[in-house]
Amino acid sequence: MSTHAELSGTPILDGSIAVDDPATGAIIGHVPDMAHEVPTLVARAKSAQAAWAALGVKGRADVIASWRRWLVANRKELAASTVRETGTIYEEALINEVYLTAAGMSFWEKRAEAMLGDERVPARNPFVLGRKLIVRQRPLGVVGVIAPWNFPILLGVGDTIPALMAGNTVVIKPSELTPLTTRMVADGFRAAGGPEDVFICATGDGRAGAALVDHVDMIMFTGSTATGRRVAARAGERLIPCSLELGGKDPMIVCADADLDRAASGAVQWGLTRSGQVCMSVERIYVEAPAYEPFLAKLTERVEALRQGAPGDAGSTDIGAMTMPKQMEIVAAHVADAREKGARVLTGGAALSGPGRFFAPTVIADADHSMDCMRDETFGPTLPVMKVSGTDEAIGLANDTTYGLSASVWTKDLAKGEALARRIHAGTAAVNDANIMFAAREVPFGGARESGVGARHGVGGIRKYCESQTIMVTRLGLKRDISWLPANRRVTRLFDRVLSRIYGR
Ligand code: TXE
Repeated sequence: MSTHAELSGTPILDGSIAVDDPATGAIIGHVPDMAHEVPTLVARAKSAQAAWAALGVKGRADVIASWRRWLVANRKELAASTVRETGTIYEEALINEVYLTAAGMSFWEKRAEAMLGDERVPARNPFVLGRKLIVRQRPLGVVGVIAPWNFPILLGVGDTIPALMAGNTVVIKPSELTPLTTRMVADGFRAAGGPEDVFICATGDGRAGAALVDHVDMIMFTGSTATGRRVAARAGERLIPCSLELGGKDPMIVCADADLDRAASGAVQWGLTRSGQVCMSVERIYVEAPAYEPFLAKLTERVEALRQGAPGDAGSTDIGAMTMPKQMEIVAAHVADAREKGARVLTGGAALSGPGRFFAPTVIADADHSMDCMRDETFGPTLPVMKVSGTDEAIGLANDTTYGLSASVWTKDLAKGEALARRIHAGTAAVNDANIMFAAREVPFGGARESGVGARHGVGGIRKYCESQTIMVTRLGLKRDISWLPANRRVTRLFDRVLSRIYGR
């Protein structure tokens, strides 16, 4: 098998970044390192912002709708490009990237107006009684989107859409590992009639990302917790808002009364999609003792039936390659650590021989919390399973983490499932399902604890790209209010009595 250094396409040579195909190791394209251009690009986006905002929500929605039609018309090329630079399979590229992004565009086109419109709020405090109070949302200016390599369209471009709908212009910095598809979608914005400099793609590595944080008015970051901390620290220094979607270690709890066929198939789907390189992947599984062996048998059978190989057209394979070279080492280290500490590897457990970066889908039995695979983000095709005595132990272990992105509970007793879901400290929790809740754009999706700050989707998913302005209008009335200067002893006594009568009881 080729070494990771050989396969890594990220070093910058002569101002250019080579991008490789994780399934073959072949270089498939180059993009410029634009780190030093970031200040100019942000300035251009700033100049374009007022005219973009002036289009109004309906005008902006028309542009996004045209972009959406372009996305769907070019779905095959976009899916193929995603397959080439991420190593994922065609189905995921089409459904998770193109389909879900088009659905997101449609959602924000229809819903943004209601979420951004002025709110009239009744005035109740005696000091402001009778005043007209309005809360309005206005764009922040230029939003910087720093994107990860696992979902170049869904996460990177997906975050761009509500930012644009709110009237901001956007500069996106795709991951240096997967910049090609993002560039295509940015070109598509212009081809679909999007105005110049409203959506700009700035390719480069972490230095371009850092430059973006230095210049934009708000930053939306998706990536590792370590880099997220750095981004947040710099945003704090600049006092600009930031929203962070970071790593996770999502637990799956399988109760003794679960439908074990659905649970095992769910673990395969939501733990091995994209070779497990999904922030909300099932990363660890707790199974109540009576269901432990039957669940392991069903899980192993399903994982062994999966095909793995270089992804091609629809239906060609089930599990693709690992996008980031370093990820191969992390996954191998987690499996080795689990073996050393007494876990059983029931299937998989090793990288495939080259070319390309493939790690076999792996089931690890008898895992426990002394093992890295149960505590640190693996971001790989591993399903470590631990036997628990009951749901209280499962909940305790599920919460024994610094992360808190999402979680799932599997049981036929829906009331019990919901009650258990509420006890898990995570931004989202599903019963008899998992990652697909990302598709529910009506509700917030974000991480608790070290999995992030802020959320995508829902009302907050667009308002975070705005600053609110409160307007108070006092209709013409008294020449002066009784509480205004000069001070008056009788009025003060009146307030004193009102204070003790209303708030002193
Ligand atoms: O992340 P980074 P990496 C996890 C996963 C993986 C780990 C590291 O566990 O093993 O993170 O991945 C840009 N200022 N996730 O190294 O460094 C960088 O160019 C501003 C979870 O890829 O966080 C890229 O565009 N930006 C995650 C983006 O940040 C900087 C998805 C992410 O890179 C920067 C991916 C800086 N100083 C990995 N340094 C998820 N939440 O889904 C780098 N970047």
